[in-house]
Amino acid sequence: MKTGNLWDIFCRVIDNYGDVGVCWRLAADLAARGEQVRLWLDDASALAWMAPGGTPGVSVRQWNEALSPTGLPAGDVLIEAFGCEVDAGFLAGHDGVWLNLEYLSAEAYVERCHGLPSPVLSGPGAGLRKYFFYPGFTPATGGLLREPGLAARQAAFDREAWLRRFAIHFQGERLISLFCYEPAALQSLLEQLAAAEQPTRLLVTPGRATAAVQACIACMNGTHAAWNTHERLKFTYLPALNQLDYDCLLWSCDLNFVRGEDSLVRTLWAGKPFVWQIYAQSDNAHQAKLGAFLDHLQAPPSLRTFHQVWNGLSQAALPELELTEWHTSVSSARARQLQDDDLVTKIIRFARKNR
Ligand code: TRH
Repeated sequence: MKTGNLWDIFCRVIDNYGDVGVCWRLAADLAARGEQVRLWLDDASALAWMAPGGTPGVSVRQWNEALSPTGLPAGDVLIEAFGCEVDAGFLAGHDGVWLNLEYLSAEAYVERCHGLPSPVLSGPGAGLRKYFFYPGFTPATGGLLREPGLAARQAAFDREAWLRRFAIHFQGERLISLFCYEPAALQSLLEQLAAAEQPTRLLVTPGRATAAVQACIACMNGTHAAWNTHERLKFTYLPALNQLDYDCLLWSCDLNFVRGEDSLVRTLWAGKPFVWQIYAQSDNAHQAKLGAFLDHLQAPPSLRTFHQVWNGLSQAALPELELTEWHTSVSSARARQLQDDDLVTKIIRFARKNR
């Protein structure tokens, strides 16, 4: 397979921003390496703030347009993201590589399942093979998204200038970013930060995190109004940042709370201490997934317990922040991870091999 291939990435937005966030990042990275991408979304609205202005080489398309693809040039690689299914009309004209991009996990099954083919016996794709491509944390998996320019951008980052640009003023406070759902231990965290000797500025992302923080504050003001009487805990409510500025936020902070899938990978690359709120599944499958990730991280006990409580999997008291110890653990995990090829390098290689 030559370079400059045409990739079709299909994604249905379930909820939150991870589906579109991952697919955009994948599309932009492929395009930056000389590939052409059509990104088919049923809801592209989040791209208006996540990736305003788009990027050369990626054309964002309405999912419905793919229902009658007459006149469209045939693509070379077709990716169905996160188990979505392409409509029969589109598939009928496809004779290239066909991949199913799965969710990220550090569990052992990922190495076993990555790259497996599934022959399609009936329907419009009959005779084709669909391959399962699993992102992951080890060389035997599909790897993690890490665009080639990331390290240079990180090395050239000017923290003070970036914080000024977003009017984040602080004097001696540690900075903590908060991107979360509605963690059971949020109130405990706010109380802990307000009672700590070292002052903190909490940088709260918009949407669910802001709503959860404001609900907690209202509740605490009602039940024990003096909880933050010395104002050791200060708040900045952030606007929605584009993906590049969200990285800058992660690089600027002493601790980052992240959630879902994509912000987890970005905070790992940031190399700062972090706490992950995993996306909860109804069958509790997220418990094993969280455990496998903490094992992979070689997380010290304090970080493990913090994750268990933050994710509502333990009723223990929220442990203290142990930022120095957590930083050591994250830095080594990041260094180990950098030895592996990134996801786009691997997916291009995989598509070439299975053409
Ligand atoms: O939004 P999420 O909770 O998405 C989740 C997960 O992906 C989960 O695995 C999936 O099953 C579920 O959606 C349906 O968290 P995630 O994955 O971190 O995606 C957030 C995206 O938003 C990510 O690309 C970073 C981006 N972002 C910005 O660009 N700017 C911002 O200001 C913020 C807060 C996030």
